[in-house]
Amino acid sequence: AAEDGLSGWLRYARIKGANGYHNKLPSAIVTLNATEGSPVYTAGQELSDGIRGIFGKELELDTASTRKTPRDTTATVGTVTAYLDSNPGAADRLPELVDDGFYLSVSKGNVLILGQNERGTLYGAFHYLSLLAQGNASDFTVTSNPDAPIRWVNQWDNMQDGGTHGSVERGYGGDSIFFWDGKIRDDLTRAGQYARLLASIGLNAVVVNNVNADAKTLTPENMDGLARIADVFRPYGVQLGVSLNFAAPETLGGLDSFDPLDETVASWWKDITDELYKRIPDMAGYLVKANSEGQPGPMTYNRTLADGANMFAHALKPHGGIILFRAFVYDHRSLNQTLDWKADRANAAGDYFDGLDDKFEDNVVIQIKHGPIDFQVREPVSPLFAHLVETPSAIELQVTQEYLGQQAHLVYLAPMWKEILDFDFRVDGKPSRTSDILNGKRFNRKLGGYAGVVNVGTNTTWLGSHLAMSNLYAYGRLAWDPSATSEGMLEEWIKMTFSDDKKVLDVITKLSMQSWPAYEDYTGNLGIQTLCDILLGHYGPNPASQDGNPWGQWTRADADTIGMDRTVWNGTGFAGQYPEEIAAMYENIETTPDDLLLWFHHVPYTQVLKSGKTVIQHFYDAHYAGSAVAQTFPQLWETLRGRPGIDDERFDHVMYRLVYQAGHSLVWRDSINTFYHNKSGIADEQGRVGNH
Ligand code: GCW
Repeated sequence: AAEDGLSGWLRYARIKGANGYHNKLPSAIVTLNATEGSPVYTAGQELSDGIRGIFGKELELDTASTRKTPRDTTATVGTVTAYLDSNPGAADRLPELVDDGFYLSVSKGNVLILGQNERGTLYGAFHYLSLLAQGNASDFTVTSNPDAPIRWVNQWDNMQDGGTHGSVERGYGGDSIFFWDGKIRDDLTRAGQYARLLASIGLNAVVVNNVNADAKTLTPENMDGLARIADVFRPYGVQLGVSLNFAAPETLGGLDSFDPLDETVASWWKDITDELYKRIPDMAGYLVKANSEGQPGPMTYNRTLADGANMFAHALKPHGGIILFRAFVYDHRSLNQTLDWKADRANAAGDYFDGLDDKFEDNVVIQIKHGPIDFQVREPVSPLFAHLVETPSAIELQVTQEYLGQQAHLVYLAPMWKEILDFDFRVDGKPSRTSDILNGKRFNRKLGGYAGVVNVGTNTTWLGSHLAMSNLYAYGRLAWDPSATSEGMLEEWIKMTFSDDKKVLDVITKLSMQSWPAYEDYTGNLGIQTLCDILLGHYGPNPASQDGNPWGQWTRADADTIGMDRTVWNGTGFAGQYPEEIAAMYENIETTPDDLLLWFHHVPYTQVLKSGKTVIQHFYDAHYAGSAVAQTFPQLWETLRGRPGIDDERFDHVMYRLVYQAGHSLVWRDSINTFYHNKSGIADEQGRVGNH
């Protein structure tokens, strides 16, 4: 079962009635122009392994050139170009594909899998296998193009912790699979297995090192190591990206400056970049966190963020690389809550990027966290998406459950991400959905897309929890197709990870779909944020820790009132960063949705919500309701014991966490309710809270 964990949703487990499918399957696979180690070659291998696993059918695997005898049915696998070489007449019949897209047609066991490029071919093979693994071998034709070109993963992996371990910042699944003792690991088997999982859901690059980057990543020895990682990624069409430390010219290069406008600094970066591309010609590019949480950056020299980003853009341009420059820029030392009613960390990105939209090179993409603060259980979508019109953007989402229970709580995130991606900014009064800004359609841009922070580690479950893998799966699927539904993605994932047993599907769907609302209910309501300990690890309830420090994740709760006043007329002005219609909605307490009330407004605990309840009573009730839902999780899971696909090892691993979650939700409930009861002195109408 450790094997089951490692293969994730790519188990290729034998399905019910497997023999009955054999005549609907190809009897041979022919790959076109597949050199060993290429994604098309991998596609052939996966098809052969997959069909053997799922149906117990052995397929002949051939390259076109070695093919001798004609067979009954064949899966032909290759790029459109390779296919047209031997079938020039087919050109008119094939659909338009964009980069990484694929065409798949299945007809009575004859299968055609054509990719716009090699990677697209592999995606087509994985798509076919995913259908087969779900028991679907019927005839059909599909053309699938990714919604956005950038579909990256960010690992926050450190080359070394205090000792020898390569740790993962906010990682809950063990040590880094890439780094050990300040170097790249010798054994990169897990890195290859990871790339396989990512390719199967259409993800095309991994930034392997933490955005809090160690300059030593760029020593010649480590650059050689990075090239080895790129080598194990390449068969899966996954490209490598690298996070940079802005001060590296000084700390690693020995220069006396890291000023982006200093020629020697720029040429140091150019040399490093050339060195990297010499080793990794297909490197995806860079990721940079600058001037944030103590990291160095261009503002250290009074240069703009654009000056900083463009320096890397210039170095990357000749190689076709891109730079993802993070918008997560704020100063955690300068915010003063007591003295300044208008101080607001949420304003930082909008303020710092103000006036820079036309200043970036065309290979710069601004990577924006989905919310203005930091991956809270409920945040409005960052207004910066609506401000960057010329400059492409990518959304940063967290598969890592930093504030969301750290993989010890089940929280299925697709419903939250979908609300974010579907949000309509109404830029210039026109439909302007987040997803249409990211894919370039709304503002007519070529680049843009998705960056998911993932905490994969050496743990055999990858993330530290089997059920958390649905989040990684859904992240990839949404980056490819943001219109995929939360339930639909779950269903695919459950069938491939466990089985298509009805009970298994029903129970895991129910648990997962209830999990985000329940977590919101027992950890942070009405847009107040996740009330976890802000200073120590972002885990467990500690509502007192939000206020009175410069981190800016404030609630401004006192004896009578609570919430951040982010209005323009009386508060921090943040609401005014949105386009007109949205700004007006958030400015007004009447039109602000209840679930963001305390994000935008400072109100008495007795403020009446649209639901008719007061704020404080909503707090009490929601904490009881959310934790009551979590109490049902272990019982629900118990009903799956011994069901198809639920082996004892995975059953126990999940059960342990769900029992823990049920208990911890009570700790949350009672800590938060008692805290606000003490603060406000207002009794719970139902008499459950406090001493009585
Ligand atoms: O939320 C904070 C996290 C840090 C992280 C930072 C960031 C990688 O607590 O661990 O650093 O965000 O996104 O840069």
